[in-house]
Amino acid sequence: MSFDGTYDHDNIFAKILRGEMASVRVFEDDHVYAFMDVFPQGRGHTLVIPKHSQARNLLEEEPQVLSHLILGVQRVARAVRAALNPDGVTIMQLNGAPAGQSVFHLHFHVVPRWEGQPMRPHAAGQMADMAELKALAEQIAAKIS
Ligand code: DGP
Repeated sequence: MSFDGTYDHDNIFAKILRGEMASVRVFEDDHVYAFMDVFPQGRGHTLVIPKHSQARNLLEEEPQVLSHLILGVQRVARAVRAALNPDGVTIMQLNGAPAGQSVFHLHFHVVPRWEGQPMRPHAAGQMADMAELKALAEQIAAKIS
């Protein structure tokens, strides 16, 4: 997938938004949807996506959508901190395959970090245990304010 191109309505996150694919929900409002990453780079890795968007990446997004999205990212990052007490939080957003992007619906990664624990590889490895993801999602959701 190149940096340029057209939005694929059948990308994984579009399917999740339409309810055609399962996801472990953390939070949603009228503008954003947050859910657990199934290939977590750290415990509690959460994704935040715009609900009404056909932007493949940050550069294509409308300012209005972006402003709701970044506020959603901050809200989720605060909840992640309150729920899991990490030493830091990495906020990541990748644009284009050469930058590491693998799903082409704009999204932000919220990855809790602990001292001395390197981030696991991106979009790789074994899928996370669903029961564990659900438990983490509940913990984070309980701290959304
Ligand atoms: P990026 O490479 O920045 O486009 O991130 C895509 C992320 O999506 C990556 O961390 C792995 C994750 N991911 C891939 N497939 C699925 C899926 O089916 N469900 C969920 N929840 N996450 C997925």
